Amino acid sequence: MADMKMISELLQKGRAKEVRELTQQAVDEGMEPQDILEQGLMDGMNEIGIKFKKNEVFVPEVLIAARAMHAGMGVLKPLLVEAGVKTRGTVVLGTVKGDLHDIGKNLVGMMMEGKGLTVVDLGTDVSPQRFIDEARTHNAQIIACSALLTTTMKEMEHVVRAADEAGIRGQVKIMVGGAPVTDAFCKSINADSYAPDAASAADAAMEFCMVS
Ligand code: B1M
Repeated sequence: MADMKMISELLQKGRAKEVRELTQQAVDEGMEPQDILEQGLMDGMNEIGIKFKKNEVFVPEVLIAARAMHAGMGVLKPLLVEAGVKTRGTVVLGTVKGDLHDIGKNLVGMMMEGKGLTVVDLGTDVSPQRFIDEARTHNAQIIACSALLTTTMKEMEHVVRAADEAGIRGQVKIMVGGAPVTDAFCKSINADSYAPDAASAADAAMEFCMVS
């Protein structure tokens, strides 16, 4: 019988090939894809998030673990879609207009996926209107904006304003983050939430999705 604890531990070590094989074994043995996802893959990604917050692991380890998560997800995704498993929530994520930094944003996306959220990654240099349009298209609960430049973090205010003007603030929470962004800045532009790192961003996103 495939061991979920083993999948979780191999994922944390970034052993993608073994994670994929054990995930496939669990499927072949008749285990529910949702259970494999939660008890194996998400458990491992959750542990990595906790260790990352405590500075016990760093960016490279998180990236390697995320690659292993994707390897396991490659086996599970078609089965989850087939079974009509509902997502825990949808996040529209991007780096704001004028900003091309994406390493932190990608980490945020991986941590959110590790929590079972659907992440629509819009990439970098994303205009305020595109955030709004995509949030509407995908029925998202969250718009998540990343910025690494003091010059581009101001774009976040334009995203908040565009969401106000579009009348979607009741349905969509706006999260902000990135090296120059602070909680005080988040409050000053009337965004809904600031997170200092990718793991905290994923935790905050889960809270928003659970109450909505
Ligand atoms: Co740029 N760059 N860069 N750069 N770059 C910085 C950010 C800078 C601090 C370097 C410096 O001067 N010391 C500086 C900004 C200064 C400022 O504004 N105060 C800077 C500059 C000036 C520039 C250019 C303008 C340089 C130039 O061309 N003259 C230019 C701008 C280009 C543009 O965007 N338009 C530029 C370009 C680049 C590269 C393309 C070469 C490359 C980006 C490659 C890429 O991303 N694909 C690059 C890089 C790599 C950096 C540094 C070295 C590293 C950034 C990084 O990836 N960090 C950076 C200096 C530094 O930080 N040491 C620097 C690792 C990453 C994991 O951290 O993104 O902070 P970070 O993400 C963290 C948290 O912030 C948080 O979670 C992550 C970790 O858990 N987080 C969120 C991020 N987004 C979040 C969203 C959330 C919540 C949390 O909720 C939604």
